[in-house]
Amino acid sequence: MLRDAWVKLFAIGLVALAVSAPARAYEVAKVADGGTITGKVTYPGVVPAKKKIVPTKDREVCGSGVREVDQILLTADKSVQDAIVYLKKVDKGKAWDKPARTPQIDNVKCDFRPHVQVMRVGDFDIVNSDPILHNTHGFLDRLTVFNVALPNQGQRITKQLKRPGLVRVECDAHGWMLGWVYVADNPYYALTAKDGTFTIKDVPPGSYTLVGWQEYTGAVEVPVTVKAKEVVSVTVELKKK
Ligand SMILES: [Cu+2]
Repeated sequence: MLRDAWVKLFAIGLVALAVSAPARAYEVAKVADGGTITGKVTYPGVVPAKKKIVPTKDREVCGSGVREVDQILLTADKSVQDAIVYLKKVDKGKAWDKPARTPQIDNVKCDFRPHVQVMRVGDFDIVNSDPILHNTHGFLDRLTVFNVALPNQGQRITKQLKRPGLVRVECDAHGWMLGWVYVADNPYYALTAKDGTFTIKDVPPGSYTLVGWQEYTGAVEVPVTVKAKEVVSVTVELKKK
């Protein structure tokens, strides 16, 4: 009887341990024989119509006419600029790059600059370059991760982004404003250049899932195998879901 009670208690303890165990944090380790993933993000699908933005307030700063914005930045050969690529579930590997300055998002003429960026967990500056109120509001799914009123020009407020994931940034004062911050959980990521290319270096040999994401198409996943000191070339083809 007593023994049964102990077994039960032990089982409960195990379950509690499993539930409370946090996701494994990324561990920096020397990568002596790393490989390189290089390639291009493309979108061969139908080019979407431009998004029409009509500022409805603060027109002296936000502009008074209709602004047409590309939903996906394409070159003539269907390569995609400003797509995010990253490796999923990497536990261990190279050190993080040290950014020259704290990552930031700036409110400029009622637009977010940059429109899309990648950073690691940590400090994030929210800046207002406009002489009007912006209310910068970041969401991870539906969860608010920051919500900052910036009434003054030149204002800068530092927040901490504590959780990895894709943060959608909106402005509660100007409904058309939209930006994206991908908070990476490992340093194996890139943002595609103007010609759609990217390079991810010092990848420990192994098999991975490479994710490509763009705001109009959403994400696609591509399996990739990296061999020691070799370069593997990948084309990430985005598809509109
Ligand atoms: Cu605003």
